[in-house]
Amino acid sequence: MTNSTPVTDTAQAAPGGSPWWTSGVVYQVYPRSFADADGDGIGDLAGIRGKLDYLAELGVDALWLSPVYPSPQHDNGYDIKDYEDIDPVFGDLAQFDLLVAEAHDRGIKIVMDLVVNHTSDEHPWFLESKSSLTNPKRDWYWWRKPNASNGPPNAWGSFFSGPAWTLDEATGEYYLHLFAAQQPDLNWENPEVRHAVYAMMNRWLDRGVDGFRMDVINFIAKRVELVDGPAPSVDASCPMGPQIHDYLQEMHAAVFAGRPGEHLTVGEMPGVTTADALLFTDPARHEVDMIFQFEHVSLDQGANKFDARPLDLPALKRNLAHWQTDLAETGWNSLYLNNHDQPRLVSRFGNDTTYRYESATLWALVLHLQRGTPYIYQGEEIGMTNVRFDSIADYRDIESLNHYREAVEEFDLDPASVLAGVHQMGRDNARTPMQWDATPNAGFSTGTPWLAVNPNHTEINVAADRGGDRSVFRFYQALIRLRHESSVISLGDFTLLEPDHGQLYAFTRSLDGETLLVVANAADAPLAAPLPAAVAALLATATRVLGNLPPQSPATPLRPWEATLYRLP
Ligand code: TEU
Repeated sequence: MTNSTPVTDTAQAAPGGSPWWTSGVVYQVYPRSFADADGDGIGDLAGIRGKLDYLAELGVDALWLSPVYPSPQHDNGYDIKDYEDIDPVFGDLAQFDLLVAEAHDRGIKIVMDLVVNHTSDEHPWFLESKSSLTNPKRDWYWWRKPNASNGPPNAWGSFFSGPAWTLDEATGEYYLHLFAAQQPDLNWENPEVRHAVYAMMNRWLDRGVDGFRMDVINFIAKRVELVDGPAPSVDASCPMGPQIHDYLQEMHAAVFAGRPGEHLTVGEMPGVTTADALLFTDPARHEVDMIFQFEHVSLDQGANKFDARPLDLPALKRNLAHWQTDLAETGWNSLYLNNHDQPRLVSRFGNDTTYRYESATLWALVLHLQRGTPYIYQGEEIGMTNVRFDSIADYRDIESLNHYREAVEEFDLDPASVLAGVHQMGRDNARTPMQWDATPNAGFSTGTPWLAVNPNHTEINVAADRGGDRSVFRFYQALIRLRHESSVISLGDFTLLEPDHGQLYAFTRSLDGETLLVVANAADAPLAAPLPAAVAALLATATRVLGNLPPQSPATPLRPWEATLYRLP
């Protein structure tokens, strides 16, 4: 197999000819919960500036900031009312410019969140659009007349419970919102909308930002025949229309083509397959550099996202391997196991009590040794865990709160079991404040945090992790360094070994005669010797590069959650 080297038309070739993100690592900052410099209980830009040395020490190449634009904060900033400014709760444009400059001084890029499937219902565009049937911006959003029985135009449900349509009494029409009612969907069919977005993107790039993470970007193109179809479709889970490729190519031409420098574009795309991803990320098509896919984080979901099922390790291995192989020749993967919408990886895929250090580092090794761009979500680098608040009143996430209310009040489900689903899968698991130290607010804020800190911050925090004999942070540091230095990690071929094994996670990476081997035991139980013959044969000649536990003889059983990287001769 050959390895295509991803290129961008505008790329100034990085050493080795590949864009920086092939050997780089991105760190996601959720600004509300990262560091609060002014003591109002909400993290801010000054707080992030104060942690740049920490991030530089970790070694990451770029920060992706979840939205910091002015917003009523119904969905923590994913409901934007002004694309051109900074929400006062986070700072102002002067603070933002300082953050960009100080990050750049440390060789760290800044990637903005671009939320343009929808705006806030307080955005001036929507206020105008809703003001009358004939307003020039009426067509900037999806307005439809009630159906024959005076109900919503179709039966789509929103991702945040309830219908995806809300009636505007004044004009007698419904508007579409795939997410909350306060997040009306923009109508990308209208070229004025598209060009307003491109102009805004250009202004941020002119200001010095290094790229965009594009929120649910595949949803900007709707299947118009479903919106207006006679047979109502049951939900909005697959709204993506075929125009998406034209829109992204048009965006590329209007924003990125001819612009010097290598700007990262990563499109968040629920519901896409590798066949879609090949189209989106083929460099020759000029759409986006990589996407966030959802298949691997959907494997443990039952009837809905709060219905958690046990991890099926072979299914997860096979799924990630399938993304590795399908995008080997063309396109590029992003690699993630958690973010601000997902439970903490150590609680979901590992063991967050007895084997917290071991399982956090195992997943780090398994993920960072794959081909693609790894994303670290704040706190992952110290093995932060899920939280279990006793009462729904302690939660802030709109998705969890709407789900709880609907399940308990409308469907009459048992409150304790609904709360258990929120404990396991709710988004606030990822959003509790960053745990810097063991002081009462975990060093996050001197005020009252907007969401309570996880009580386990007294043990799990940056200071304790970095001061300990076994440090998750140092393990991530080592992984990032290895990726920077090794082209077999950034570009090598991927081969999954023993795909059906229920405990062993093993694979090789190879490039130009160099081969690396990962051998990991993703279980609470030891992995009894002898290892499967194919893996044992490789291990016989292997040299250890990095592991999460001290070396022992390869003939002995693998310890719980033991993970080691080897080099083969
Ligand atoms: O998320 C889109 C998305 O599909 C989900 O991950 C979503 O968070 C939800 O959990 C589905 O059940 C993006 C953002 O990452 C998320 O924070 C926003 O709430 C959402 O879009 C709307 O902007």
